[in-house]
Amino acid sequence: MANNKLAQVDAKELAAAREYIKSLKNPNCKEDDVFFQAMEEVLLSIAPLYLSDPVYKENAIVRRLITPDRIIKFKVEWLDRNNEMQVNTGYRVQFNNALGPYKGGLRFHPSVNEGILKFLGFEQILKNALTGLPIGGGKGGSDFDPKGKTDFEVMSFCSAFMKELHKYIGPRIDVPAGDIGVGAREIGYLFGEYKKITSTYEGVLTGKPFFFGGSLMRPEATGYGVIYFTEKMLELEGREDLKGKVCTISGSGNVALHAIEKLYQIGAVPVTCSDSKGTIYDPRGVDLALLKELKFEKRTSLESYVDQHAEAVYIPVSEYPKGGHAVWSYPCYAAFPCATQNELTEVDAKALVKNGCVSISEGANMPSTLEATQYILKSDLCFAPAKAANAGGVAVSALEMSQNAQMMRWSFEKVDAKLKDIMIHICTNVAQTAEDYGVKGNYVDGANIAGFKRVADAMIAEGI
Ligand code: NDP
Ligand code: 2IT
Repeated sequence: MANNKLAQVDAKELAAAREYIKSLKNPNCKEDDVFFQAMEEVLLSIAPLYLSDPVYKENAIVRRLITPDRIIKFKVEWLDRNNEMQVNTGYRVQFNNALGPYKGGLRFHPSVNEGILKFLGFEQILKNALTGLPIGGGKGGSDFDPKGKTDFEVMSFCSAFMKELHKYIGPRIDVPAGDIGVGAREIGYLFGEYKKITSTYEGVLTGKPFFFGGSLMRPEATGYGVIYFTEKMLELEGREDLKGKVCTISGSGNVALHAIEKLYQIGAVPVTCSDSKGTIYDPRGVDLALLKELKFEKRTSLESYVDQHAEAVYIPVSEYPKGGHAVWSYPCYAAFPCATQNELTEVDAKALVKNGCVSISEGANMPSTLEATQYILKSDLCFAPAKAANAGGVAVSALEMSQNAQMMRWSFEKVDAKLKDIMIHICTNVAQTAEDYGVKGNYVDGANIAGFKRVADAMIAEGI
């Protein structure tokens, strides 16, 4: 492989690539902003490779990669607790299956629209490629809001959602999983309905409850994987490890709480978490058992955390710094955005750098804005982009697919060891790719180029 391809591409060609992305954009469609943001980051990273090797252009790989294979959109009619009929919109974006069945989560959140799912599906293609496992990319979900709903209402919605979705999925076709608002409860109801409709007991979803063939370790996988990745990155970059270090984390869902759990296991001190209403700062280390009770059992806000911890502070969203987020204003050695997209702005990035942060690892999908990412890349920080750092969740989903196909169950220790191996492999591959392409230490470019190459080569090999 030729080294330092970046150096061969002049600014004019990069500007042309940027213009091409812009030319695709409909300025009136705000929904697509996040999709274009994700594409812009990827296309700028891969432009040197793309422009310097004619095979990609000859095969129109960029145009083919950024166009989903299909977008399925459907009506979901369900009964609420008062027996009143409700209507939501359901989606599945089957983006690319060059490397394996479409694979990616379902998000239930009022903000869900086609643009958000295209951004998540696009990122998923490259993320899944980085795992080295045979999985393509997809994403789905609904604007349904599980917050404040009874279990019955969630069940009623999930059954109605699956009545339509089951037509398009299958263990060798498309295998959905969880994401924001979709955890074991929702996957359980979705799996139950699929089984009833099709009379088949198969691994058509991952993240299933254990007794339906769910893999041990899947709930922990994304959060643990982010920490495994970060430890390896710090080692490769010659930085001190996380033991004894103060860490800040945003979010308080599946990814955030398991990242916090792993940080405690390795002797770090996680001092923050957040939700859509506010941030907790607890200088002695956040109380993980209480967080799990508030967020997983009671499904409530973080506000009452301070009732039990007088030393902690709660900062409601309304008091956040202008253009920024309270969670990133605290000094830390390593930061872990684990809530949602664009939750770490340039203002936040500047605050982190000013306060001596040396490492940022993205647990959420695209939590940093483009401006924040560019600012961080120009600084001295180590930066682990989402599609590499949070790939542990989907990797263990693929291990769940393997176990289901074999009708086998692996132990927690076995899955954990495989997860660790996969995260270390992704990290070294990303770092090596960055070096090969003349951008040593730039894990954004490394991840985008390594993921793109794997998918693009498969697309070229299969023809049209
Ligand atoms: P959860 O639903 O378990 O938790 C989401 C957390 O983020 C909650 O604390 C929620 O707060 C907060 N949040 C959601 N939306 C917003 C918002 N608009 N503003 C502020 N806070 C918000 O989801 P996950 O933990 O599973 O997902 C978190 C992120 O990680 C997402 O970006 C997801 O795509 C990504 N991810 C998830 C994987 C997985 O395996 N689950 C795998 C890889 C990536 P509140 O409780 O108030 O709603
Ligand atoms: O963004 C993600 O990687 C996920 N939500 C997990 C997807 C999966 O199929 O496990």
